[in-house]
Amino acid sequence: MLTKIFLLKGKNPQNLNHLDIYSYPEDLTRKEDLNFIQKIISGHEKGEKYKPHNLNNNNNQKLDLIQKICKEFTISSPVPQNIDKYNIFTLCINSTILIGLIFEEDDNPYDYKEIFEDLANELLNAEKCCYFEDEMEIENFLITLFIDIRRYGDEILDKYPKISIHPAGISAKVFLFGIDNAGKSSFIRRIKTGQFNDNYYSPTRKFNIEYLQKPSGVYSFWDMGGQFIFREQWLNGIQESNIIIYMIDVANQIRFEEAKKELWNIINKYDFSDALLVILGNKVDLIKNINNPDNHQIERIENEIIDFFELEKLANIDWKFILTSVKTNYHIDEVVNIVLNFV
Ligand SMILES: Nc1nc2c(ncn2[C@@H]2O[C@H](COP(=O)(O)OP(=O)(O)OP(=O)(O)O)[C@@H](O)[C@H]2O)c(=O)[nH]1
Ligand SMILES: [Mg+2]
Repeated sequence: MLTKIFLLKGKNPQNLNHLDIYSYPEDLTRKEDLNFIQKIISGHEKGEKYKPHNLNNNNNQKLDLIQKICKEFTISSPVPQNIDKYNIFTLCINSTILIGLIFEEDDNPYDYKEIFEDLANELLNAEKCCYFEDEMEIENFLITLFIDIRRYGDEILDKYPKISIHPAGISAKVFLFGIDNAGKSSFIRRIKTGQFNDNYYSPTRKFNIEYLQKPSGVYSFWDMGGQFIFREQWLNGIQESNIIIYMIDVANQIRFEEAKKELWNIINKYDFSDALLVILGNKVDLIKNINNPDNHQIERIENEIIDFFELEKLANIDWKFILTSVKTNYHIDEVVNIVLNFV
């Protein structure tokens, strides 16, 4: 569990009495702690691949000025440290500001790596919520970061068990993945209940397993969370799948590059030789002029996507590409039949 967060904003690292120190929920600023802080700063510098960290005043002002002229904050990769039995993860911003998380002894800081980097980036570069100019701003930033990281620990890391690769008594495993918002959970809901709800969007956390009973047996559908922080679970969850479905949102071209990268990341790491890979180009109903598409149009869209995702390069993998709309039920029965007939 995360117990404390702190922030060091440097004036002169040689004289730590002038360092600005903020922390939440308790202080880290007692005089006798300066030795501890010095260890944190030098521990971070040793752990960072690139240097230097110049916590000095001039540099600080210069960077602040550049910041104002709309440059993004540079956020370094967090460094794990163990100092005086404290389990610490430090991250540097613009080489001048150090943020540290203090965890309980048995926590693994690496579990928090992505959330720490992502949240810092989101708060500073996307939401622009802090320029480190006044105390209130810095304190609010720290509290937000603390609460969000703590919630992540409580809700995600503690609540969800590691994926078990052998759920009991099933005859086929269907693994469904793809980046967030593609329509994966809507697809599962559609094939289980026949329903689609336009207004329903609840991002899947880590994964859900839904069972579908058919005369031929029981099919377990593994619906994976597509948000960035859950993608590292994909490789764990995909093991021993019979059918692997990768879903793409064909109406959201801005995210094609991201979707392609994530697909190929798994293709390069997992052996698909015993499985069928079905790539679904979902939300085809959102593509203009496709309400009553003719075969030509469908073929053109299919070819464009196959080209972009370089699916023709999938050597030695049994794959299919199908355009679908979970919303209008377009090709959904076909996909279900492919699953039922393959196993
Ligand atoms: N127009 C249209 N919208 C769809 C379709 N399929 C899903 N949606 C919508 O897309 C949004 C995201 O759907 P989800 O099924 O939650 O997406 P997901 O892939 O499970 O997302 P994560 O769980 O975050 O990975 C919802 O608002 C759905 O209603 C479709 O075929 N057409
Ligand atoms: Mg989902």
